[in-house]
Amino acid sequence: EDGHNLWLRGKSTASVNVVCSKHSATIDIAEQELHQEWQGKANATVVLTIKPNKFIKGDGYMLSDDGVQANTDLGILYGVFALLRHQQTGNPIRDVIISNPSYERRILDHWDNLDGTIERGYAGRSIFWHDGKDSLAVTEKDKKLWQAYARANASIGINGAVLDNVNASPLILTTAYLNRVKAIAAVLRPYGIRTYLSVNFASPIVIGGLKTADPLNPEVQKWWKDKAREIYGLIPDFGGFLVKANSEGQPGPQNYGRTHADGANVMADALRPFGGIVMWRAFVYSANDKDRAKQAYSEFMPLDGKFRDNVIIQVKNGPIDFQPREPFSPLFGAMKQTSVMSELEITQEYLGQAIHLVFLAPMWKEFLKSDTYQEGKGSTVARCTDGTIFSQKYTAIAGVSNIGSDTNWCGHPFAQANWYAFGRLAWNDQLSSDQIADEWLKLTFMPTASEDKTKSTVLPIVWDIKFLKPVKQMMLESREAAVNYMMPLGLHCLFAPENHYGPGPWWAPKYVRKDWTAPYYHQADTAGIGFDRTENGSDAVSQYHEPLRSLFNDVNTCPEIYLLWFHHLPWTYKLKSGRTLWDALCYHYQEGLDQVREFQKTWDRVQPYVDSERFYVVQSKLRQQCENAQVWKDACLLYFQQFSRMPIPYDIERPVHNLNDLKNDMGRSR
Ligand code: BDP
Repeated sequence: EDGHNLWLRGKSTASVNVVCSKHSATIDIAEQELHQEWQGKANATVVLTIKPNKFIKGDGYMLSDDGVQANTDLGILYGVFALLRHQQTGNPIRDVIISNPSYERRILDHWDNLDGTIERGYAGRSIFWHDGKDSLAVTEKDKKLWQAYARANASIGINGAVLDNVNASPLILTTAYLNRVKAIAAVLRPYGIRTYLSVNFASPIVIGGLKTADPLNPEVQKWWKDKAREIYGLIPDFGGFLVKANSEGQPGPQNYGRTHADGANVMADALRPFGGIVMWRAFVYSANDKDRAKQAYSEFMPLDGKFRDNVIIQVKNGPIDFQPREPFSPLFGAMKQTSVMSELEITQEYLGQAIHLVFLAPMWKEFLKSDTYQEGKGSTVARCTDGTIFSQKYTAIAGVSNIGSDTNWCGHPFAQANWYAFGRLAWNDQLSSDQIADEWLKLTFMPTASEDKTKSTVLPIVWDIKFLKPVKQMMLESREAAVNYMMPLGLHCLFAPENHYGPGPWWAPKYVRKDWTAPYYHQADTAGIGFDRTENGSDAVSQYHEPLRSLFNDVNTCPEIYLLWFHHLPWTYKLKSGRTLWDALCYHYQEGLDQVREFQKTWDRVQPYVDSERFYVVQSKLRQQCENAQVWKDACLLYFQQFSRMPIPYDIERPVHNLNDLKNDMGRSR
């Protein structure tokens, strides 16, 4: 058992007749899936009907007893995957089910470099790019892998893939690379997946030989138009561009005194005749605000309404950077005349990478359900981006992929659940974390008769009680556990530099910009801890709509989970529990560590119900996670204790490391 089959393990237990009057590459796949995986009544007939129905939207579908109906071939494929999922999770279709996608574009962003490495990738090398001689030659092995990738995505409704890193190489737009993109697109197409590319703003100079990349220069405009025409000549259903501009050293329109809107629009105009879009990232560091958390908003709000309608501003869920917990970015709901999409990080850059078991659905639900109040109560982030509140020409959601060439795709068997969860939420943002975990565990771990003779003797009800229930509980708790042992109570950015894995709350060398150091964020001193973003501080609270602005501004109403995000408070400050801030911090770190220890016990107890390969991999990763949680706790408490000068409550375990050792070892804690 090497995990390569992901959540796609169903094997047919009976034969089925499939009736469909139409044939296409996509429909053929749907039929094949039915034959391969059917677990319904023997000799049943399934009718696939492609016919408009006013209740079915886009690539949505309708499932009933006798078949699948959809507007499009892709809708049929999605319906078939859903039907099979219902069978395989023991949830047969009793009534008519209609399912429509929450977002029109459900995209994976691959941060894959053209030399085959992956920025923030923890599961081996790129599945799209290799280095060395003949690296652009397309092999049968490549195609097989791309097909398995496409199938997995289609099974959960993902319909787009950005094939290269946001820190983009201009080379991607040269003909040699575009030809490889064409080959990838050909494999992904029948599964309904469009390809997109991250592009470098300076491409007209670097590969076009122009003297400038100024978006208002006619030669530059012509260059993008010609390039778009070339791309669409090769890939007629090409999705569009993703752009990181004027951020972390990337070139952009500001190099020429132009705005983000000028930059995005030159590309949008080039792509428009072919139906392409531009996803322009709001991940910027504007120099005009001292608080990093305010910068994206300050830079983009003045541009609201200035973007073409085929531009979507891609905003990370939080105002800073994919931290274990952040409040939602205030740009959501605030940009009312511009399309906005959310960017989530599936790869666990800041959440233990491929070592910690952290199920991300609860974090994404917390974000999507956040009420922005921008158009009255109930203006959740989800409704602000899915077209319900604002009429956007395109709606989309993106997740930074955790996929690599490792046999099990994601490095950690449970990291596959995050890929799965992203797809399921992008399709239906109303699904609960519980339902997603339930489905994924059943599809991934439930023994089937044909798969494992010894395990199949376990009655489903026993499996439910002994495996499903406790493991699901562990998954659902895992994100809060990580917040507890890394950065509770609204703390953020305490990571060791570069690898973003272990703790580094002390890290502040003189040679880096202040907002890259940890003390900039926690502001700990003998008086207290936390970043004052109230109206007396950086006033980041003002970027939120009332009543949030006042709620966050007042320490008495600010949710405790965001306390030190918005407030600088004395160590002796009393929390609602009656504990001092210092004590509460200590208890959170201890709780996180205790939670991971419980996860270890939970996992050991389910050993009889799991194949030994995945059992031992997860067991050993949990061991490392536990060790790391101990390091996090000791590092943060011993470091902050230098400022609080208060004892660690005596009913809490004493640290087992000493601070200097941890400092010397910083970043190597894996
Ligand atoms: C940060 C990552 C960095 C990315 C950057 C981005 O550490 O590797 O390039 O985000 O999103 O979180 O552009």
